Amino acid sequence: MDRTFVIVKPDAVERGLAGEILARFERKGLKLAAAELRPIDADLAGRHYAEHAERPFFPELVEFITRSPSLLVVLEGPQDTWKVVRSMMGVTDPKEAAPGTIRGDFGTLVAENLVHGSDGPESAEREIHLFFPHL
Ligand code: D4T
Repeated sequence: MDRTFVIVKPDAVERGLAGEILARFERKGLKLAAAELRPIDADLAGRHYAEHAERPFFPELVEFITRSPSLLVVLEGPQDTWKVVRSMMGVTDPKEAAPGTIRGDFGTLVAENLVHGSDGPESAEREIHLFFPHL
């Protein structure tokens, strides 16, 4: 078994899409290993998005991700589960994301793109430990 980390972001929770998004991953065959609705504070947001600290959109990114609770999720599945999740999410900009993907079906704004998924096995383990230190 392999595992990856997902954030159902504040926009998706606010819009009542958390259940729909989780259901898509479950129907695909991925299993919930952990799930918690919890606000992300600015310190944790800064550590999670450290690679973007110098980007112009960073302040807005932190403001957005901390504005209301996110659903933090660990999913289990076959080898390279992170790839399965990323393909179901669609590309970063929802305007470009293919229909049938989460971003393609539910979003139009890059700053409010509904979900985060780890982009590789190392980031999956790093992010799981960042958000769920006991796992
Ligand atoms: P995350 O990390 O949220 O899964 O998104 P991606 O992996 O698909 O995209 P990313 O790391 O390049 O971007 C992180 C986060 O920043 C927001 N963003 C991105 C933004 O607000 N404006 C922008 O111009 C870009 C490129 C969206 C996702």
